[in-house]
Amino acid sequence: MIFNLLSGGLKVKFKKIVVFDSNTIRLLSTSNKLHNKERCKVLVVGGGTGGCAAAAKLSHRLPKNQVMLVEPADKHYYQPMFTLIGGGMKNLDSSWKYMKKILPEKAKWIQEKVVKFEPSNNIVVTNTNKEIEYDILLIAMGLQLNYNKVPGLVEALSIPDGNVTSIYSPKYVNRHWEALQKFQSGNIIFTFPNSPVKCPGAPQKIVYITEEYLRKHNKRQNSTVTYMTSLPVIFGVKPYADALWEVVKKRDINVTLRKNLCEVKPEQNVAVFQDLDNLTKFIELEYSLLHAVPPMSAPLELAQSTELVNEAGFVDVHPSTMQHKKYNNIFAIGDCSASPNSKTAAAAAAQTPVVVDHIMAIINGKKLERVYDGYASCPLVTGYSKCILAEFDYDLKPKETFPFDQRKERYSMFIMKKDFMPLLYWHLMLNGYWNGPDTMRNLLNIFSFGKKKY
Ligand code: FAD
Ligand code: UQ1
Repeated sequence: MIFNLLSGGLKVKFKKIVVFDSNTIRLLSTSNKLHNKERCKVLVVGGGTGGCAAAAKLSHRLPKNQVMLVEPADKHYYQPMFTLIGGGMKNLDSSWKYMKKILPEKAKWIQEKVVKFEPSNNIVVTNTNKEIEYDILLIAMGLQLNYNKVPGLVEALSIPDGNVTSIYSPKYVNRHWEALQKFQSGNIIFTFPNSPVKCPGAPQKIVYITEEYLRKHNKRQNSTVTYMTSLPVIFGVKPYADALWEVVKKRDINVTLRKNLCEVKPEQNVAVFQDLDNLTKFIELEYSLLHAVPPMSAPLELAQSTELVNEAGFVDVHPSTMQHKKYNNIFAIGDCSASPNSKTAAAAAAQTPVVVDHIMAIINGKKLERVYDGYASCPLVTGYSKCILAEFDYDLKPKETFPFDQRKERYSMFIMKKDFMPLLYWHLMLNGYWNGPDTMRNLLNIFSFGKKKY
């Protein structure tokens, strides 16, 4: 039929002969295209943490439907809760809400996936071939989890009641808590991949939670706990790294640097690691329980848009403004940006007011005046009641909110992470009312009298 249409051919319909000439075909295809076209002032791609928070803030300032948001998923997960779910402190159902309930009412939601960017024409194309034209584009597509890049891992994670787990995906997060309860004895191995990672503290938070669980349940003496990380350090910010080395020493956790999980052999319970300082060297470790963090990358559809991204596939923005280096009307927020901050929800929160003010400045023909300093935060939960709250900026220097030494494990910070943060996230951040902790810090630091010197 398509061939017939293209050649201006014949089609038999209800015994009548319908003849299409080339003008009719042009008209038909134009009207089809018109149906599949949208236009807006600001287009947000991705309705996760950064996209939803920024769309909410923009919707406060712009008339209804001038903000459009493309997001294929029907559920929005609060991913920081996955760590606690892995330790049985929260359940999966408390980590998500329906997208339609949390996306801003004044923004128009298109439940599709962007498959192509045409930045020179100010257009994106979706999976239904819809073209969306924008004045300003905000890219908030997060990171892609690549479990399939480690041979044997997807197979291992699909074994019912298996001993390979991963808190990074809602699909697998419950497996960790289930495996932990069944675990009796043997080696427990945790990994950190050789790729960008969201919340780079999470792969070790689950180590500490697991270790405490074993001690509490009298299983620790029958087990070894090993953290195999691709990184050359335990954590990227020295004062917190020093504190974490103390924790691992005290709790007899083995930490091995520069080793990357490259294969899982589920039938033998063996994990294979490559030595990143000697690439021909491979180490095989037998596990009773393996917690795997998948390699991650920029989403494929983004990485393919070579005009927009750097060589690693992340949106090529100025780190202090989040504006694209080549296209003035394009911004990025959150994990998909090439800005060298630690990829966390806390970073996306601090980026939100900067990005939104800059988008409004472009709309109003004004100069970009705000600066994002690379702020990120990582609540390093070290068990069932303690947390080191790491906060830092592009210089990898602590930028702490509270007037006490945050390098110490504290119950107060644990409660903040477990009970206060989810409320702040759902009620303030996603509604566009959380700009990161700057104001709070300025107020609280009146009491610290400039005592912190680390
Ligand atoms: P996301 O929230 O991942 O959203 C990206 C969205 O883009 C998704 O909804 C996706 O469906 C959509 N999308 C993707 N491709 C397309 C497309 N082609 N078209 C349209 N839409 C698309 N951060 C903290 O600050 N503190 C923590 O304690 C913490 N703990 C964490 C623990 C774990 C286990 C994990 C996994 C993450 C944790 N994080 C934490 C990190 C935090 O969740 C992320 O950094 C944050 O969600 C990033 O927001 P984002 O908007 O960039 O991406
Ligand atoms: C934060 O702003 C944030 O984003 C909403 C998080 O993600 C859930 C965090 O984990 C943290 C710690 C912050 C920073 C907030 C304070 C009060 C220090």
